[in-house]
Amino acid sequence: NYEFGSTYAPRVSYHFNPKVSSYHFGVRHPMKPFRLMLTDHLVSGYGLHKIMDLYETRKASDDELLEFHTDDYINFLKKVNPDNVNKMPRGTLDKFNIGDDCPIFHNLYEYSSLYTGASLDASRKLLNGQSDIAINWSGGLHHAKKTSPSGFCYINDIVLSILNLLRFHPRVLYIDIDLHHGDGVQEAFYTTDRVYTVSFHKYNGEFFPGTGNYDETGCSNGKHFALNVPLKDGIDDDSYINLFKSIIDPLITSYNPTVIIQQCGADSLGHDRLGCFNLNIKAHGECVKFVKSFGIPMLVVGGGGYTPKNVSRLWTYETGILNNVLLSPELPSDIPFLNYFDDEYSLYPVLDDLYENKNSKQFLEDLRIRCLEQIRYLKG
Ligand code: V1S
Ligand code: CA
Ligand code: ZN
Repeated sequence: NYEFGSTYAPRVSYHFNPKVSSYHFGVRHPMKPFRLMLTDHLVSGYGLHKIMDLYETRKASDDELLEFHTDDYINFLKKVNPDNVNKMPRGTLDKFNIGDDCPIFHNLYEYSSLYTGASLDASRKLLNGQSDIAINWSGGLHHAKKTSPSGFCYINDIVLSILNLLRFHPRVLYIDIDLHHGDGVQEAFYTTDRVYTVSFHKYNGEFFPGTGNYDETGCSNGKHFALNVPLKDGIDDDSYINLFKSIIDPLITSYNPTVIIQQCGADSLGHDRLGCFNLNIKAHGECVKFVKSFGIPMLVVGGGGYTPKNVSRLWTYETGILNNVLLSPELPSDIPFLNYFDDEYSLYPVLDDLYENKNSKQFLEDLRIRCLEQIRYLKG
């Protein structure tokens, strides 16, 4: 490991409670909270825990969850469990979107309050100036709605953190590089100019959650304060990095946010179990490094990511980047679960050869121009 040149030495806090990795969505379900434990072992195996402020996080309170979610929904989450779920009044499960994507599993409410407590703790460190960068890899559950869960997300920790940051920050920028559209966050702030949301994602009108075309740009006071970057299968490192930088650079300059939340969903990597992009770990990390280079306070959260060994590699690499440390490719040999990495004992396996790149140069150039036209409205 060595430090890379930067005069800016941010104070970084790392928010984690090992308990959050002990919950089970079900054997067939792709969301595996265990990936968070794997990440934590790798982060400390590389010695990164010694250079950050570590906080073992607490559960968010009901009152905190009610800042965004409805009473009715929170009460349901609190009382439902696998033993009583089929005895609920008719229509309850449909009303709360319970099914294969969002199943009822043991201690679901505790799981949701734990990852949310970590994001709220992280936002508090930024608010009181004790951290420049605060990390919660267990957060980033961007699909949850006010009245229901969606896409593996029960409580929207991002929306709740942004509401907290808005108490003192005039302008919040939300950047989402998960494979999926950040619909829950976009919807929550669609009518305000105090939060700018931008999501890069796969889009074809059918792919989950089905929203996020480039014509969704906000409404009312929020018109031109939402940006969507709809992509096709197989995007490669250079195309993604170039597009990301050419959009985020003018966006930060024009919007001038006082705080940034970056959602770092790892399902945009190549070889992800649910994914269809061709990104390598260093390309995904380059997007985090680029945002950090602006020197604006950052809340960094996880999100999707369904191949646990690569999720943990990615978020460890990004923890290094956020601390100005470039990690050596050799994985630490003394970590628990080392056998998970026996495909290649490297932090940077090759992940870029699986999908044909359906994003032509012309398509990407047209998309870039469309996005820059949207950003130009900010100067208006
Ligand atoms: N893609 C995908 C996918 N796979 C599953 C799934 C597979 C097996 C299971 F046992 C349970 C679920 N669901 C989906 C998607 C939801 C993706 C959510 C991504 C979340 C995030 O990464 O952005 C943030 C954490 N759901 C669908 O495509 C909906 C269905 C339309 C098809 C799948 N079935 C299970 C539900 C309905
Ligand atoms: Ca996204
Ligand atoms: Zn996702």
